[in-house]
Amino acid sequence: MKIIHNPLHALHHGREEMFRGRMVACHEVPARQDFVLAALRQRGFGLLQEPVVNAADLDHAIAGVHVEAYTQFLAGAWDEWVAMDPTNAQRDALPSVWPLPSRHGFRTDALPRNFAARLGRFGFDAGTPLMRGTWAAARAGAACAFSAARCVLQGERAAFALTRPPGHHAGPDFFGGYCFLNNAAIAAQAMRDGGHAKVAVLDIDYHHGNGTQTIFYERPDVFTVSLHGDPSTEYPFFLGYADEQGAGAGQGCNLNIPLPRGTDFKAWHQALEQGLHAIAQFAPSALVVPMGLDTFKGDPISGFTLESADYRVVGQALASLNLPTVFTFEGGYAVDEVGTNAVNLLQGFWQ
Ligand code: Q9C
Ligand code: ZN
Repeated sequence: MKIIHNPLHALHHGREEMFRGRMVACHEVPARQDFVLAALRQRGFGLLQEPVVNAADLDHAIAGVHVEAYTQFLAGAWDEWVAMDPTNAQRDALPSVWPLPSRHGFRTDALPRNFAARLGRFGFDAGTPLMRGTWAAARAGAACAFSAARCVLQGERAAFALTRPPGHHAGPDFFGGYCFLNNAAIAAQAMRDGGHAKVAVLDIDYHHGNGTQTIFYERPDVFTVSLHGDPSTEYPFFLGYADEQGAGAGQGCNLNIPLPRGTDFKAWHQALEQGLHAIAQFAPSALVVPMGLDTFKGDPISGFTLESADYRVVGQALASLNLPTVFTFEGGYAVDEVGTNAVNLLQGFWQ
């Protein structure tokens, strides 16, 4: 399996995130990617490479899922943050004011010049710090996803975009949940552009893939499926319910399977089988798997109880679809085990 890893990921290294009125140490840390890469090397799994993509092709791939006003915001965000106050260079940027939906009277069409306001216009939580290297890291990550899709378009059975920051919470014009550019959506769109008429996305991260769902919600050509902690108690709270089934031309092309906190592998695996069955019915010719390992029992911010050996079984189940597959690296915050769990899953798939 081709593994496309992000050489610039460590340029994004948030220090603290806002959590229930306090600043706490970031969970989404550079060691996550380093540990997965180390486990791949140690077990001799995969052909490791860095992305090779020209800038124009990459910009086109990003523009396929994100609006220009948002990518321009991201590209200039750090300079604007520092321009507000030179001492800002010493701290990460986080939003602290947001427009509620327009039914509350706020205007979402207004784009204030004030940068703190713009952060809240484009970001949906205060747990996703942005810093000097965020844009470069996220953009190189998008290149990994695009490169992985290209490998598969060229005939590889599967490729893994090993990159951070993760992507599945990022939408057409918003960041949040540690995510800035939606790597899985970029891969899915690249598969569409490369000739796959129907693509399925099967999101197995602990958290609902709200960004990916939103990007494809009204489209009939990309079927989005997500298994995740029930949003009535779990992040991102405001999307991911079972009654969200797609809209317009995309009606019926979104499937959410929320599961209660505490769900064990037996019940999770049944939900996976349900998702796989729905994908088989949709009959796509390619698959994208936003691969979060935060379903692990030792994850510090999540509530399922999968064990390391279970990830082999997950990989085997995914392989049963028999589809060319792009994996993207999403959550997974039990840093010491994230490498073992990721490689177990990929090996289970590959064998
Ligand atoms: N102190 C992904 O797994 N809130 N994002 C957690 C914990 C945000 C997770 C609060 C969780 C985002 C890609
Ligand atoms: Zn997650």
